[in-house]
Amino acid sequence: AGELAAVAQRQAAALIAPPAPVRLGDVVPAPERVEPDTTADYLLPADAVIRVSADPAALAVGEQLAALLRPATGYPLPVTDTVGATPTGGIALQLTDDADLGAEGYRLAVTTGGVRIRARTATGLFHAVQTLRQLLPPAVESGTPVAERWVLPGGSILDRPRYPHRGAMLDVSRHFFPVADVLRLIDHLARYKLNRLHLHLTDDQGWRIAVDSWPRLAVVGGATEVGGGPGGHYTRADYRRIVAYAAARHVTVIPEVDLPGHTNAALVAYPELAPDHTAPPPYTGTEVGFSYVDPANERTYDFVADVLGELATLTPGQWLHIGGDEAFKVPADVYARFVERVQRIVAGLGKTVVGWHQIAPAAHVDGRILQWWGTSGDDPVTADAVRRGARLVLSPGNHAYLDMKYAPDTPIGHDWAGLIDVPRAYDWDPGDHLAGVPAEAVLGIEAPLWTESVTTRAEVEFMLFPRLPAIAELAWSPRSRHDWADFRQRLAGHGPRWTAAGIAYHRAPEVPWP
Ligand code: TNX
Repeated sequence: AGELAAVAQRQAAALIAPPAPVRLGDVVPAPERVEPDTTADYLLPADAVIRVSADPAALAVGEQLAALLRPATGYPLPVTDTVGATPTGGIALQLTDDADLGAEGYRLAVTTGGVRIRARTATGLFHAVQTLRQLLPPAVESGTPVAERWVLPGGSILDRPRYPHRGAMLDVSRHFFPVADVLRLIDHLARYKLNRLHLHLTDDQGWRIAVDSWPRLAVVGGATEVGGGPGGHYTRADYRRIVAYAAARHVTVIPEVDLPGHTNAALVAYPELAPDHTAPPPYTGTEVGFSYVDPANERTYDFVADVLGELATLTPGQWLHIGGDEAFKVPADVYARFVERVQRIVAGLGKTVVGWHQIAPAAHVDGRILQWWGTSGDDPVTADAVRRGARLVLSPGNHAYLDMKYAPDTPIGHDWAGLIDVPRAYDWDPGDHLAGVPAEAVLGIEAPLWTESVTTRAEVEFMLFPRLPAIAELAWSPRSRHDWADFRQRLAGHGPRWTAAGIAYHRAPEVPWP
């Protein structure tokens, strides 16, 4: 009888109080399972407490949640390590031993009494916090207090990622981007549950990472960029700061040193690596495929070992990306031997090789990952490398390339892989994209942003939003949740959030923005 009375009371309250402005299912990427209970909305009170399992990594997520909510709510939201077995009131973040949740999954339950989040790892709690953020009214993005009813929609969510590798790439070589821009990009990734940031650190137009043993790489090779601007580079301290900021947001940085091609900037700095031992002129155009370090020179392998060695010590993540694309001037057999030697160097450093799919013909090395950027789903050479043990990250040029224009009149970007509007970014299935590649060989997806024509943070964000969330949904959500009509509605709700966060997104005509 007491329970019935409680139900009646809640229903009465629901009649008086306006419903939560956001529905429980209005989350991007779509959670695996959503069970709304419109009688169980939770009004976050001004004296709410964030209770967290007594674990340093979990407590750090609790502090991040508080830091997200304090500016807009103006509430103190103290964080304590006193979460009980059955938490009451406020928001509880609990580590539990629920094997169903895997390494990144979580459960979130909203009742009239509070919010309870459970996960096996701090990473799972962190993803849940991103969901929670989206369930609050868009004003939660405000940096200053807003008079708002901070209501969360009632019900429960069970959520786990489809793929372990969910990433984006930023080309900091064609145009250099300061550390602050990279940190902001990491925030964007975290918001959509992406967990890999691939940094394309070197190319013809600029070398962007300081290397102590070859100092001219950054100082000389970093002083150029497309169009003749000043370029720039990251010091070791800058790079460490990026890595640490990413790690705190459960994102792993994957550094790329593009070899043997795309190396004009390195050759300007160290002409001894050039096939004719002569410094080429600095390059600030946008052609590809003309430069290479000399595979016949032993000094080249000293250079590779030193550079990758230093990068390995700066990079806690498991992966080193060795590029390998568009080395058009290097004969195929010489190229394959070169890649095999570089792969052995990476393995010797205790890291796992990632390379563009052009490295497919080289011999397999344990764990190697090919990043496929083709535009046709038929690639026998890549499929053969998969049979020999390689796994794939998919970056199809005609769906996932964030540097492609949205439409013919998009002011920046390329169109060599076609135009990519939001439906095109969303409507493909990584599970069966490449012929002859079993679904288990696909580790995930990555959306690259090449920056020949992208010069500012605002332009980066214009190209990312709203396509990055589309890619994130493909990478995270189960295929059963794939639904364009539903996605475009959920996406539309994010427009005001981006505006509040200072993101000038592309108002794609396919999305019913408010
Ligand atoms: C191809 S995709 C490249 C890049 C260019 C890009 C422009 C790939 C591995 N290589 O060097 O920046 O096209 O879209």
